[in-house]
Amino acid sequence: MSYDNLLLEEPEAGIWRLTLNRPHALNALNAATVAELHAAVLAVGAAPGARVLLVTGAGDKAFVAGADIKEIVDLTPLGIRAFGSRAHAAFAAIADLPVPVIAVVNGYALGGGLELALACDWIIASERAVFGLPEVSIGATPGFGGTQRLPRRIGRARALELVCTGRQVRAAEAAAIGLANHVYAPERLAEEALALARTIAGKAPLAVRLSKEAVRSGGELDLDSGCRFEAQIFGLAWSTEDQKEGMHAFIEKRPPVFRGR
Ligand code: CO8
Repeated sequence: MSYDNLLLEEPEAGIWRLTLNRPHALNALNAATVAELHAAVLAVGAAPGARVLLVTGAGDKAFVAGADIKEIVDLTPLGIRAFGSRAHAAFAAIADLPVPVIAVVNGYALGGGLELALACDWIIASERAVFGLPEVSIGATPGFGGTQRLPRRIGRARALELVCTGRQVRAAEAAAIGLANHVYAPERLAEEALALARTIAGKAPLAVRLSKEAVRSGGELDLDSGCRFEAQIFGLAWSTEDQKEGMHAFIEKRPPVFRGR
């Protein structure tokens, strides 16, 4: 399938990269882009051998500068609600992907752009990245999950400060508050993202998927239920050939050859 508003590539086996591609509008999310994003994410989920997805923005200025203000400004309440529902569905599909999804934030990640990054499993950022939920500055509220995912990521008090002030946060502060895992010089970001993806792709694929499921689904449970859930996942890992291969390779002092079985 071809897309008008994004690029979907597999630069190396199992490593997928989705690039929001409307640089003239700082990659703002209009309805067509949200629909393509949803379709592309489902395509990665269905791709045999997918190991990891990188999500980034085209150009050197923005990851995504938010929902497309010019398109949504005059929508009716029902129209914006429908747009929000479609974006929620697309972002939920990202969060539900069985493989790790990493937001590679190369510039502005504002409003819906930060919310997109938050739907990913973690964020790595360029020194040029700027994060924020500026909706209150334009008479709106975050509408693509920001009020829910940001507090879960950085804590309620810090999230409320950013939501209620619209204050924008540079990369160093984003790392300090746990919003970005790592910050790199702009010219190194893409290569660091690929290196990270290669590391993940080199691990036992089913173990990576199961680990993500344990953290993601178990994280919504109380500790006791989460640990019971983890025990089920841990047991499931022993049903894979890769578990036998990985442990025998360790004992035999050789690199493992994982087959994703
Ligand atoms: N929507 C549409 N167009 C945009 C957006 C956007 N969010 N951001 C930038 N653009 C366009 C500009 O209009 C401009 O286009 P043109 O050249 O045709 O005038 C082009 O991109 C370049 O932008 P600037 O000239 O403004 O570039 P600057 O370097 O001067 O500024 C900024 C960069 C600071 C990022 C600035 O563009 C900006 O503040 N953008 C808006 C950021 C923002 O407010 N984002 C939040 C949007 S609301 C949102 O995301 C809510 C999501 C939930 C919706 C509710 C659903 C239920």
